[in-house]
Amino acid sequence: MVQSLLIAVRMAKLSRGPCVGGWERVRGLSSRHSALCAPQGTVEMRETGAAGAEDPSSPFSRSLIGTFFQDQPLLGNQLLEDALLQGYLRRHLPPEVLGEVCSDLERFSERLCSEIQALGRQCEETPPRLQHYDPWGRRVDRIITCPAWGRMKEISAEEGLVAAGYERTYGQWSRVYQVSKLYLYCPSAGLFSCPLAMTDGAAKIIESIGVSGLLEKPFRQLTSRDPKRFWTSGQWMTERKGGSDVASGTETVAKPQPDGTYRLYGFKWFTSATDSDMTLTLARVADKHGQTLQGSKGLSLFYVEVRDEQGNLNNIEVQRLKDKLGTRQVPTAELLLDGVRAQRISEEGRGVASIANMLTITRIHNVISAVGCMRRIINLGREYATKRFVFGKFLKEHPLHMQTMARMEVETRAAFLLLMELSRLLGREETGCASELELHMLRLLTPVAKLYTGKQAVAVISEGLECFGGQGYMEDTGLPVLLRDAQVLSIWEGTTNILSLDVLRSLAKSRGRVLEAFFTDIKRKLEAASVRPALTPAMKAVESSLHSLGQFAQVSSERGPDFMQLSARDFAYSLARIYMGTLLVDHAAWEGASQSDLCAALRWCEQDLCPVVTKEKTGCYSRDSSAMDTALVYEGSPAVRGRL
Ligand code: UCC
Repeated sequence: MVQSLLIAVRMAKLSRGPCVGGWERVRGLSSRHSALCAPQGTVEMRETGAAGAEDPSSPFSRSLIGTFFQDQPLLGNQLLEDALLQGYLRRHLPPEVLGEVCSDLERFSERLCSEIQALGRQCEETPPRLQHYDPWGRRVDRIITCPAWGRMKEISAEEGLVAAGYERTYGQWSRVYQVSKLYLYCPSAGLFSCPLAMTDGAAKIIESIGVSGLLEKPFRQLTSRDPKRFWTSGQWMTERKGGSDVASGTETVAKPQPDGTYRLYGFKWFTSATDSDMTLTLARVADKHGQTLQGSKGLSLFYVEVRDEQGNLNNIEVQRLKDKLGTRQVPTAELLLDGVRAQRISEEGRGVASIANMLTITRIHNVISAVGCMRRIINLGREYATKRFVFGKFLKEHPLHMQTMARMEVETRAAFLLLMELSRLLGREETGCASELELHMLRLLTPVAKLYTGKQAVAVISEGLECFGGQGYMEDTGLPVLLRDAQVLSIWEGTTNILSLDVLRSLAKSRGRVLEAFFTDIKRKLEAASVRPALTPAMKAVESSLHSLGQFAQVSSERGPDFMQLSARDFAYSLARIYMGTLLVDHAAWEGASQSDLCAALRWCEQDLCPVVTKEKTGCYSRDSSAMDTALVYEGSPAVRGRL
């Protein structure tokens, strides 16, 4: 009788949530009872009578720190937990491909949990370090990475994380397969996804130039599945004078050698994955008087093997490793190039145009990372919400919390479909079955997707950390690294503004045809989606935004370059939101679509899909407004006192 009474009291206490103190008073009961009563979390019971704890005579005893310990979020099979990925693959992949791809992704997702996730954590906990000198004073500049980083390289080869894009086992769908695998891998990769991005980009450039002669060996190694042969590549573009404006920021000089090779002399300011086997880099060819041509037309692209056969650096001095906010797993260094042996692989003066192929690939990898990490924080957050008990119920039963997570979900679904559309277009371009319209869409959507998902990732992951309360802010939970790493996604490979200007570059270079393709493609998709009346509100929103955007594009081309530049970011955001809305509508119109797919499309299209038109009405792209921007920012600033 007494027993059941005490248990009832305890249950009453618990419903108001655990209060550690309460436990002590009822300690007298056998431990089995107390464990049973706890509604959530793990109750670690200290065996009563265990040595020390109970012996008041002992001057030494372990601290009693309470019994409640919150269960941590667990990582399940990320393919089986991803309804949208499964739906997308079921909808698009031919039946003869679907089975094979899904079983490989399911197996790989198990490997993520059983092996790769822990390795990624080790890469974060054991960042690379630089040893300048050996014990006897010789300068060695050895970048020492942790064993897990080396193991990640082997696994990347075994799993064909780059090779899959070039083996083309599944024809035009090979990129969709590769990108799906990288999307699952990225959040667990310990940022090995970074060298993989540049490795894929380097293979792309070599393939576009032609896999022959000196480039045959590197291409085979970059696309090898053999861990002993697999090579990674760097992408050395950024110098002290600048990373965005390489045309005026590149000082590195390439001195021709009698044997047709070159020696590079210069200083690279931000070189990621500096432990890679090879790199592609920009430099200015010196003429016989040592003079070089300035500007973009003076830049050529060079292939460099970072070490010789003996493993010695190729006349490169590693000045220091960068102290970064995130991506600390990746060795990023400042390098002095003091006669680096190199081969020119682009026409002289066509360096930027040639490396643009690499930028397209690395920017798509940037999108993979953004979307993969958004999906990961949601998957961990929703799992945690089933075991975190607050205010008398689990987090998942709190409507406000679920509303917040649903908004993160809609953002992530829109970004995912944009990523997959990019991969589908890239796969068609590389297998020669892309139409002119699709080629234009690939050129336009690459910068749009990179700039928009880079921003989304930081916003969604920041919101995601809050889903864990204070634990989202504790490094040892392995959660904050997702946000720290995400911050780079809107900076490297071209900042948000630089890529907004690249959108304008694509319009100018294609004489507007990329925009015509954009309009045509959307109209086709909306027409096909009209079979689903429930989507009407979303379709109407996309149609009216598209119409407004069309009018804006008309006006802006007449208003001149300053106006277009000032509106570039909002214009790119409008392209992103309208196209993501279209893709959500298109996916929700598929006969296999779920209620959630429909809901995501409707909710996405409730927002302002065309911010450039909304903003334009405020006159914020006018010269006066631009002058006011500067005045606003510099009011009181000594830097420009009296000069505005
Ligand atoms: O950050 C870096 C490495 C980090 C690690 C990698 C991680 C990858 C993701 C991992 C996820 C986990 S390396 C630094 C990256 N740097 C950039 O992204 C550069 C950003 N700056 C730009 O994009 C600029 O706009 C530049 C460099 C492209 C501007 O160059 P120019 O020479 O001043 O501009 P031009 O004159 O307009 O372009 C020169 C030529 C033109 O071709 P032609 O001469 O035929 O008219 C352009 O059309 O290059 C062509 N071009 C392009 N073509 C320029 N951009 C593109 C493009 N995106 N696509 C095609």
